[in-house]
Amino acid sequence: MTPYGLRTEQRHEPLGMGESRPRLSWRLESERRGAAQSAYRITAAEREADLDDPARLVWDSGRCEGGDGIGVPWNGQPLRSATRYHWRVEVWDETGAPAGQAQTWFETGLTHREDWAAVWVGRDPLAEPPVDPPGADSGPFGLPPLYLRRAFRLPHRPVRARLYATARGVYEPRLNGARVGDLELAPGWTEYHHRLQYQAYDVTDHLREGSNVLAAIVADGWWRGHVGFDGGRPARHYGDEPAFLAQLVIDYPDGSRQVVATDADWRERPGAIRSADLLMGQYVDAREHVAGWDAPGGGDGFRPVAVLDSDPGPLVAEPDDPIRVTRDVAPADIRQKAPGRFVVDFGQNLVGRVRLAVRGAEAGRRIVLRHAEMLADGELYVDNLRRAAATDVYVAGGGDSEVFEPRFTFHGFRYVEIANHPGVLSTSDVTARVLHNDTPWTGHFECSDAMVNQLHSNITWGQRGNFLAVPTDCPQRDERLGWLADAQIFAPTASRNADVSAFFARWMKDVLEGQDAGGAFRDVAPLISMYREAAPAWGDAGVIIPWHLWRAYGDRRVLERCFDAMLAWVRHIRRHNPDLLWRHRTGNSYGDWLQVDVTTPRDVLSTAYFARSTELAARAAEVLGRSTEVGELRALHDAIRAAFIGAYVREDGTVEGGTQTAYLLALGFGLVPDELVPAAVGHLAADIEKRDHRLTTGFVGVALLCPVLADHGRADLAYALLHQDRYPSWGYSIRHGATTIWERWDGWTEHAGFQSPAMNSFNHYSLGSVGDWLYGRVAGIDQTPGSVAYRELLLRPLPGGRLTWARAEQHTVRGRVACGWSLADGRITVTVTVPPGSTALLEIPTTDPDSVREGGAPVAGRPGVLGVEASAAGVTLRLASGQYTVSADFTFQET
Ligand code: RAM
Repeated sequence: MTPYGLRTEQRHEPLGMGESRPRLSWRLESERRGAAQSAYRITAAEREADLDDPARLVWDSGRCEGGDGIGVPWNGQPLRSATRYHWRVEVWDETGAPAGQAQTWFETGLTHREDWAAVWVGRDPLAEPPVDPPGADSGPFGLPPLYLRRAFRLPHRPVRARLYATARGVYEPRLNGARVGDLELAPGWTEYHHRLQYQAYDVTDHLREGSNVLAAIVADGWWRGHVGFDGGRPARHYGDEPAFLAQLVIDYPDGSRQVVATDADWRERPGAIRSADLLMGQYVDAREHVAGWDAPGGGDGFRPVAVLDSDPGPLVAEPDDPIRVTRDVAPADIRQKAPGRFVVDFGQNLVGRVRLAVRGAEAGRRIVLRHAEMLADGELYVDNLRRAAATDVYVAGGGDSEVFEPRFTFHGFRYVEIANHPGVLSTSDVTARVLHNDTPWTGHFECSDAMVNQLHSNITWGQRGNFLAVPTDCPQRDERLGWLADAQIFAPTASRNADVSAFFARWMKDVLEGQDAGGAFRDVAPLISMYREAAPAWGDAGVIIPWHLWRAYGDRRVLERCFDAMLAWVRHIRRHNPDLLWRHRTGNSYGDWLQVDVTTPRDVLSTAYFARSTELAARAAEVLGRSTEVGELRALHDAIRAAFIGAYVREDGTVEGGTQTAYLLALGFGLVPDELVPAAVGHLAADIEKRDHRLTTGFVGVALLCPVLADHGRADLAYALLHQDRYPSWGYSIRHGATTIWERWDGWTEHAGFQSPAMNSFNHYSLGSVGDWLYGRVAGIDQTPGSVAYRELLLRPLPGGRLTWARAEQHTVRGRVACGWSLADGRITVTVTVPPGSTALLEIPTTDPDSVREGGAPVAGRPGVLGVEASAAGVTLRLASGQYTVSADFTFQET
């Protein structure tokens, strides 16, 4: 057994860590059945070599009994600023024998206020605005980005150098003429009034003895540019002036240190980027490029900066994986529409930007790139982008060969139109570069049906495109906000695909900061454009997501930090709704947003969510040992449930409103008396059957659709909906070429064409919440209701529909979990992996326990098999950790 995948504060080797007591985690792997960790020891030192010298350790946990490697808080010497720490974990196995060890490192950032010497610098607001030189093309959107530089000298080469930097805007740091690091759109987007993230870069190899230049470009970004839908109002959500703050910390071999920080000695000028805006696009005039502006010897045309603020403000270390370019996509097709005008199809709706190589363009030629998700009659369909211009312009500099790649904007697109191009465009000239927070991809799902695989692919692309700075609703139009319902509905799916623990924990701070004094969350975080109290199912994200992070990742700290806010939300709803039916203070009450053909009563939906949040808050209180609140919340939950049943559930099992979503909420959230459950399921099934196996659910109901049906013995209907390709269905969009999840079931239909451009995104992940069920039931990876972080797996393959096999894997915080099944010759074969320290309940759908075999032998008594029992699902095996391949006579049953 060996530990692997070591992480500090949920990240691999973070540079510039900000937590004073970071949590250390590791995964385990073993070939042996029943392998488990019985104890561990952590040692840490500032130098790697010192890990072997007990006198020089900064922490030695000693041998600690325990089976988990999840989030062990630092308990060594207080961490110093800007210091690297190496740590090692040794583990003992279930027999008490020493097993493997592994090590990693993390580095702290500038963790104390007094570590910061830097001040905010930018354009002098009193200086004359920069004047375009004669003939230069000026950008359409706002002021030109800042080009900043500072020359300095080093007596000799350093042993170590770190750059800590951030911006009011978005920035790219540069040293001696080269870009530093590979981060994009830093510092990302947070509730800037409360927290502005700084990034840390290892720049040791960028520096040299003698003259050096630290430089940066700063564009408007979220700070000052367009984001959200602000009508005609000026953007400038956070401030009028973009600004930069940086501190370069240089260490020499003799232990001395030199600091170069932003101060009044910096210089500023406009450059080739004439304007840049996240929604509008980037405008570059290459004729304005000054070679060497960011290197020693450059500096022409620069003028002094102004110190805009001497207080660094609420700086925090970036706690999660930054935005990066994670892949390049080549064109699938290029169509020439007219001389110099091309439409490029990347074959995939994606989010990022285009890199274009241009040869032979004369100076001043203005090449225009427009982006779109869809085509109409072979031309770009851009109506649904609303006010987002999504247009990049490159004014050629006149070199033989030039490359244009905008850096301070992003677009949601499958197609790009390139106009006024000087010649023939070949596939190697143009590349789509995919941008998002680089959360480690941890999941894989696959099955025998191509359409279901395409659905999974569409879901994963929706995640890639919309996990950009914050979990956004959509990446293309003038919106791109962190809508809470979208995030909570999709979080279970997202956490299957990727390790989104740090990403969501960070965004939860924005959610909490948006909560008002009365306890109401808001619809979006960070808080712009939408200031009302949150709607039902929107505000509830403030409860649901922390709870989910605890369940999926064992993140207790996020639960601790969010608990008071969760409680305040529940109490806020109760305070304004004494009869416990949530009818008052429902904000914009969106109901089952974008449902089709039906209307789920808003109070049924809101009261169901009130019950759900209260129940989860009660469970959180139990985990945290908040016993007074456990009592309060349990009693409240019982009372809400009784009120819901009294008001909305009738004796024949019908639920008020009678819609699929009404039944799904009532059944899914446990709001139907046990004896009425079969009748309620019958009504739900009848509605689906009456509609010829079609759904009516919107954002809220859809997440429960397949799970509730399958959990109540109607897997047949869940599969019928999964395979459905007539409108409305997931399959309908796929049959019409969707490569991402659409915002609306009717985003485009044969009968009506495009939906209203007022609200019609083709990359919205909410209706992709079925991804959780693909992993959880279709392939079969889940955990028991009381399990945390996959400690007790519930492996429940669910053959059905037209599938002959399915499989999934997830790299959980404990280690690799896998489950797959296939049918052949009347037998089902199930292959599973249970990581060390976990156990599993594996349900085999067979009515014949004696037919369950491994390697030809009866399964009972095989190593690692702790029990075999007949169950409602067929046969349930209790398994210790290990890999198993089990087969049985497949007798499909409908329970
Ligand atoms: C739309 C957003 C989002 C949704 C809200 C209610 O504008 O795109 O998806 O949550 O409205």
